[in-house]
Amino acid sequence: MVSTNAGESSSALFGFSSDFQTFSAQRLFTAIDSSITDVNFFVPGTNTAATTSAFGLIFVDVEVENLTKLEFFDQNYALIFSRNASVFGNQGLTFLGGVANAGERISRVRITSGQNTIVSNGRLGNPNDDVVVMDDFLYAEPVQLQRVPEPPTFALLFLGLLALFNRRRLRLGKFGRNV
Ligand SMILES: [Ca+2]
Ligand SMILES: [Ca+2]
Ligand SMILES: [Ca+2]
Repeated sequence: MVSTNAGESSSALFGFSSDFQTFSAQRLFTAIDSSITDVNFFVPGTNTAATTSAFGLIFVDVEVENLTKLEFFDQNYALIFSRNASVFGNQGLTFLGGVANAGERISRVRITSGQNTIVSNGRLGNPNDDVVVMDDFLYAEPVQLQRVPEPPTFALLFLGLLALFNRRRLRLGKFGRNV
């Protein structure tokens, strides 16, 4: 859900103006009735799956340790990096991001924003847990996923070639004897 602009009919800042502020005016983002947002990457303007080398965002209103985090996954769905967001108190703005600079690629990012949820404007999932929303997603340009053959494929291909080579050698040998 995207927050409405000030002056529009429904409430700005999801109806929680004493908890949230924007980093870039005016809009904020939240999952609806969930604290989990999964980000997948595509080649710009297409449905082609892609990977990126960097991703970050601004969290708003992180008030409790260890409930707000980013998890980065590579193209094989392996977790490559995870980090909790720093607490900056009521209405605070927290930047959290990661850069893949050792040859790995980021295929998916799971954003966990607090423990509470926003069900609709002005309505929380429960009255107690930390509610956190998002602003300003930043990322490097997604590029097309490069699938490298798995090692077993290489091994099978190699064994296949070896068998072919042996058969060919045998046949040549037989032919040699006939001559
Ligand atoms: Ca708050
Ligand atoms: Ca914004
Ligand atoms: Ca909060």
